[in-house]
Amino acid sequence: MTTQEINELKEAKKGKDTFDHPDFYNIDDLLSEEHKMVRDSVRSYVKRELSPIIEECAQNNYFPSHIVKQMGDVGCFGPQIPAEYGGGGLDYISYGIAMQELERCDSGIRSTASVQGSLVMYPIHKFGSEEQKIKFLPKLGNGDMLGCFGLTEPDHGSNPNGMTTSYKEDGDDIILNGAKLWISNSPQADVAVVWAKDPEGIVRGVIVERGMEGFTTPETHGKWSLRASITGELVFDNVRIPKSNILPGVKGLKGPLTCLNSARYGISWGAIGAAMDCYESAKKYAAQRHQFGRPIGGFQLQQKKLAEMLTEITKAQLVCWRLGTLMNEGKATPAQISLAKRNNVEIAMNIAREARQIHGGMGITGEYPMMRHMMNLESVVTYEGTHDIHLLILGMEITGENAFI
Ligand code: TGC
Ligand code: FAD
Repeated sequence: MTTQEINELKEAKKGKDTFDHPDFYNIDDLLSEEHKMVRDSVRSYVKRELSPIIEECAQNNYFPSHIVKQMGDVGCFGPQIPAEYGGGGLDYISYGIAMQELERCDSGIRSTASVQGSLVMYPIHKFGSEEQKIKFLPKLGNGDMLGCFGLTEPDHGSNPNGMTTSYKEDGDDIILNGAKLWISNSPQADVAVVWAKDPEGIVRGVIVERGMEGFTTPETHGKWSLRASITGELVFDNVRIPKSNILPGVKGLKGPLTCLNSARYGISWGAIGAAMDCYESAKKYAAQRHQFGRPIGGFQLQQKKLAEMLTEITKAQLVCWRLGTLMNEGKATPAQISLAKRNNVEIAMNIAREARQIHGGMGITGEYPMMRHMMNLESVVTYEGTHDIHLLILGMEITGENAFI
């Protein structure tokens, strides 16, 4: 899409997004003024710059890369990272609520922010050297650089420990070989945090920079989901990388899994945003659409759908708020995060489907957001640990039995 097309859409759809969030249990009372400020500022950014263009971006399978800088300026990247390293210096509820507002627009937009904040800035901040932090974090935080996170491989998705991407040492450098698949942002990323095995077979984090010889990032085509986000591969063919690009602060699979805790937490909030968007659209449509001489919202079957949607959104909001307080206290466990990610994505998928039905035939068009959310959520339920994997993490917590071995 051209800049002119984007500007024309923004002009044509100016002021049309009138979204306000449902708050049946006065959950706003649990939020601080700072949390509400973050929500309002991300929401008004979304309404101004993203809502007018998102449908056309998705229909055209177009990643609006100009928004990376904008999102950096608004503070969407790493709100939970300390300000002196390019983040927002805010707490985990602020981070979550920002993800809710972005995914209310589109899961692909939230994906861009999740990857940048939780999967690129977070590992560099938590496990990186001071030099790495100074070199990369400010530019990632303000959107001058785009990052990606390479864990999944063609033959190792749910079981990342089986990864075959590895490096050998050569003086002050390492030589990296292998490939990663399904990597959000990769075709346009300036930098990739890649997880690879060292000569002893231990998983390490390596910062790979665009332009390094032998490093390519082919785009993955033909997606029906997350069409406004760009996805690709990371291919390493004898890539020579200075040892100073290895993250010194962590060894083993707990490195990438620790980053996933933060990103999965963000998705729990994000999924509520997608669910709210579908619910609000269905509520308005049910009031406006008349059949048999009355609004369809007057029929019990439609009321049941709306009542169940609001119930699930309210429960999900409470789960996220409590999980956010545990994250702030450093007490949230991986299994608690799995419960929230798994539940909230599932309820968002169900709500999108039910809301689509309330819109009848109109619901399948791009005039309403449900089909786009529904297709996006098929990726969200798969990435960052599939629905099954999160169930098994919970199952292990409950029974003490590990289903993965
Ligand atoms: P296991 O033996 O259980 O654990 C290995 C080591 O890791 C530790 N650990 C964790 N540490 C921190 N946080 C967690 N959540 C952790 N889970 C485990 C564990 O204590 C152990 O440490 P140590 O010190 O003893 O070595 O590992 P396993 O090989 O049995 O695998 C467990 C399993 C299946 C749960 C895990 O591998 C898993 O979560 N698989 C799902 C893979 C996944 O989520 N991939 C996501 C790729 S990134 C992505 O999708 C980005 S999408 C981005 C976007 O666009 O938004
Ligand atoms: P598989 O692991 O092959 O799973 C296939 C099916 O088998 C699933 O239903 C799964 O639940 C089931 N299964 C697997 N193991 C078990 C078991 N033990 N018991 C029961 N059932 C099981 N990865 C990154 O590293 N970085 C990214 O930025 C990234 N972005 C992504 C963006 C998109 C759009 C998508 C779709 C994926 C992305 N991923 C990314 C990859 C994602 O994390 C993986 O797709 C996911 O972890 C699942 O791996 P897989 O696709 O190989 O499926």
